[in-house]
Amino acid sequence: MATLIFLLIAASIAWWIWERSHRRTHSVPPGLQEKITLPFDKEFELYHNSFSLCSKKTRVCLAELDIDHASHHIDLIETGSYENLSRHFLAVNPQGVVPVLVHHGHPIYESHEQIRYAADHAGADAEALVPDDAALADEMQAWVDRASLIGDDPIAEVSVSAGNCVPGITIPLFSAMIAEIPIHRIFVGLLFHRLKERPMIFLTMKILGLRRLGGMKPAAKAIGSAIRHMHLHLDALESQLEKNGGPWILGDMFSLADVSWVVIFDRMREADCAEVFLGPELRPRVAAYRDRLFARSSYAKAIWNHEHPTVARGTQKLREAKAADPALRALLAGTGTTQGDL
Ligand SMILES: N[C@@H](CCC(=O)N[C@@H](CS)C(=O)NCC(=O)O)C(=O)O
Repeated sequence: MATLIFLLIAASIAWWIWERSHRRTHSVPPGLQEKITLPFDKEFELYHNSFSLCSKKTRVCLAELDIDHASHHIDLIETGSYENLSRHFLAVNPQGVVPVLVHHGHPIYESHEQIRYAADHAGADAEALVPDDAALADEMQAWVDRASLIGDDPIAEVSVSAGNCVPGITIPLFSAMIAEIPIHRIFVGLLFHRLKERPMIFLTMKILGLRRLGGMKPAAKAIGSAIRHMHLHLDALESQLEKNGGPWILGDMFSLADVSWVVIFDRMREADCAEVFLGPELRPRVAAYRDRLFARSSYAKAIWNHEHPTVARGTQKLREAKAADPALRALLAGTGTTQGDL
């Protein structure tokens, strides 16, 4: 028996060493990588996940530009498994994150780079999503940046961008979704993820469950801080829409800034917290702007048509947990007792 156990352990360690040597992860520079050429069938190809915020952004952009592309869905642990850490995906992006846009076989990393690249390389008939005027283009870029998910630890940069507040406001939904993922799949992340704290967070959420989220001080703090900073970013957006009269961030012109923000509003819908930020009497211009974004065909094509069943079930579970637990409700409304620092 002891020999069998020893052999099993030795075989597992050998497998892990072998796999690790074939699943090397490292950070990658943003933008177009001309020196890398991947196999491709279509001029544009997109590696993405139906639930991922950044993937949605690039999908909305491709839909707005009407760019035909091959689609490769990559699972993340929230939607089922760590396919983003598989050998085949790490060959596309050794950083192990989605989305990756590929043009003529060359990958473009970082979604905010991808949307700019797509806008600059769309056909002559495509809608212009970047203004010609340099000052206006700079203004657009500032709003793109303010919606981007930046850095390895976005929770640490919530004051910089509304995009970085998104992981914090999604914690309850993550917790609801991870409940249906078998625990052994999370271990794949512990073995191979470049950023071990990410699978560690999922493992903790899996073990504790949604109902004990409020008792987890770091989680409650991250949620509180994300909510409070999101309010500040949305105040700035309300002022911008008031200043230029809308209907879009730059006024009359629909641009990459709007492409970048629609996905944030969609996450509020999924995470069942839209009312916290855009409820009655709260920021009427932003609420109307959100409705206009949702009415565009790019929203239906790039977001609604990709809805993942795990997300829909997670949202429902979250609603039920909130209905049953006033403390959780208060925490997710930003009025709980454990709050993040501004
Ligand atoms: N700054 C990057 C963020 C990429 C990123 O973190 N993607 C997330 C989904 S939105 C991901 O792939 N997470 C998988 C993981 O870390 O396991 C971008 O804008 O593309």
